[in-house]
Amino acid sequence: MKVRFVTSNRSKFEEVRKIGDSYGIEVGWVEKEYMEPQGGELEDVARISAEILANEVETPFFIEDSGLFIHALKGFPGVYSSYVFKTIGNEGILRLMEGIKNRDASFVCVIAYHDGESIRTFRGEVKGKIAGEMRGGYGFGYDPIFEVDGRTFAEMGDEKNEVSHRRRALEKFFSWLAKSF
Ligand code: ITT
Repeated sequence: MKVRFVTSNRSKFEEVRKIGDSYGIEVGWVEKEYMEPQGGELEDVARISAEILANEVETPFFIEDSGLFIHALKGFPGVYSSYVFKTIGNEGILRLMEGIKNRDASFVCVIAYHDGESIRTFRGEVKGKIAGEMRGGYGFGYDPIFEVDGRTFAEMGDEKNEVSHRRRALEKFFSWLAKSF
């Protein structure tokens, strides 16, 4: 089975492709940047983005929207994760977290699948902590500062794909997809 994934982010695509392989699903890359509405919940952002994209991309396809939610910062950067990463980056987040004892955070991934008629969303979440410093050379984005069981995603390499928010959302999506064809 083959399904198209629209994203501008090659690292995301590579992760999704590898996870797809383990489900016998071939993921094709539509490399494209698209407008995301700001604010609301990740689900709303993914749903509205998919709705708009359906005017430009052949259906069926899916997109995914991820966000890092830091508890001590009341969920920041959340739906603003992309903008915050481009502006203050990991250094900026570490600075905001200086002196803060509660390092709890979650990474959330929402997939929106458009079949040409309707949109279905799938959510995956992993709980972790914001590290005290950047560690590890793999991955992308916030991977060097997000740790699960003492190791950052950037230290895990492919093992990230066993436990990540993306894995958990894809698990739901791919098993639903396999059943519906
Ligand atoms: P597309 O929207 O084109 O898919 P993007 O990189 O803009 O690509 P998001 O809006 O979903 O993707 O990502 C929000 C931010 O969170 C962005 O800065 C990513 O680098 C970062 N991010 C997403 N998933 C991540 C992960 O698994 N590990 C680390 N950072 C991640």
